[in-house]
Amino acid sequence: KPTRIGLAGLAVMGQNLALNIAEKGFPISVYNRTTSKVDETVERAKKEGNLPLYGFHDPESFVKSIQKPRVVIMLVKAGAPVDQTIKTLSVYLEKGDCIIDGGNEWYENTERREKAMAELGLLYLGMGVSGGEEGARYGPSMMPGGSFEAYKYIEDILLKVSAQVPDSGPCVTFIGKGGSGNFVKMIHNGIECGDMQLIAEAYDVLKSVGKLSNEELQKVFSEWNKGELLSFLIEITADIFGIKDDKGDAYLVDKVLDKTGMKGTGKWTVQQAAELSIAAPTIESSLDARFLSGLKDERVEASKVFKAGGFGDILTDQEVDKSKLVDVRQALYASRICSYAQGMNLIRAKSIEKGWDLKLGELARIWKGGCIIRAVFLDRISRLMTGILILQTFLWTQSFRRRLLSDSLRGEGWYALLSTQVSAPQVLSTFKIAKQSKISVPISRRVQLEQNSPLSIITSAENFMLGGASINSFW
Ligand code: 2AM
Repeated sequence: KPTRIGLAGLAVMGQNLALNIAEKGFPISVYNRTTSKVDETVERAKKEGNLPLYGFHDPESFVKSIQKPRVVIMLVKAGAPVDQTIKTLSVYLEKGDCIIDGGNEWYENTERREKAMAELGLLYLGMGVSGGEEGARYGPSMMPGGSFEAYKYIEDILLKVSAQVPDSGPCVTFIGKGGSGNFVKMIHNGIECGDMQLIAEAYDVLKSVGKLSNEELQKVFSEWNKGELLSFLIEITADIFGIKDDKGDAYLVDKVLDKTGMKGTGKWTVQQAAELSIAAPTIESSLDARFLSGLKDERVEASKVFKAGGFGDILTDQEVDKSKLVDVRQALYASRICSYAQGMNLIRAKSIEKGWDLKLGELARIWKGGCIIRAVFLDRISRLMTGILILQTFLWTQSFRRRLLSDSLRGEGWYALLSTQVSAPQVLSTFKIAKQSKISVPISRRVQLEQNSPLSIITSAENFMLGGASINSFW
């Protein structure tokens, strides 16, 4: 009996999504270039409840095992591997069949492939999938774009497989034509970069200026996670503070190397911001922070000069009033809304340019569950997503940050300006002014010049919680 759908590309994401689909009652065929992963997936399907999942070692029998019109989800590396996989599969596909790319692909590649496929009478979708390995297995947020006809073939599967949020429904919707699904996922990842940077900076203010211990940090973040900041990233941040290293006597966070890289979607987001002339300062500076984090040796050297100049002492010798920490919470909230608004602005601009007619409120809705940037305040964003209101949110948060900055320069509040477009020279001159006028300026940007930058912590926390990395890889 033919299966309902096929999935090619059985790295962990692919395996998990296939198991998720099978578990929801849709018989699925699976295939992978390296056949041992096919057997591995079949084994898992048996162990995880005798799920209706069938493995194939060659592409022909794989494709032919699927009911017509056939739908195959591909989860292979973006770029050339996608083209190669399409080539392998399309030999056996027939008119009306469909391929879905579930990877983080550049949207223009999807549009190119959609056209090429159409010439063969085949349909194509580029579908962003967010939620990491965990999400793929138990319910991701899904962003399919391209052929609406193809979407309709599998809508019933996607509605069941995606994350389910009470009151707002399954975290999937047809995004729009062409490469819009990939584009929206790319922006989602850009927002994620900004969000991680903001959380890392809030952490740094609390740790370096507030001098909170890991136990206190865990309490603060857990507390924050009960209110307006409730979100996946805050939750895993709170969790990471409680995790000990493998010897059990030191905290893992304090051993994380403060150096991180990137996979590409953050960079693409910033490139698109420049192309579209849309301000995205938080997302842009989160990328800058990653560039700087990579310069570990230079930062260590620079920190010596920095300390010799007397700047380091301003920061570390400071008496702090822990009751003022509430400002950091507010700054983080304001900055996060700002960052999400930047992403929405980018999507809106692109939608106009390409005539995609994207529904921003719907996007905020499908990001409420399953995905990495899920956050309770997306409800508010979802309601705000009409035209000029986005810009208002953006301006409001910018002025909110300015107020925090001016308060702190007057010595009345905390410098809790998170991830703005302030460059390193500006930071240094702020220090100089502050020093001359004997104003204390705790400044989160400091970390980028010194050692112990917390930039990588959130990324690592994320990897860790999602089971994507072993403890050893942190050292
Ligand atoms: P593999 O197991 O045979 O390497 C993530 O790397 C997934 O992409 C894996 O399933 C991997 O298959 C697949 N992949 C990477 N490059 C590929 C290619 N050129 N052709 C087919 N699959 C590829």
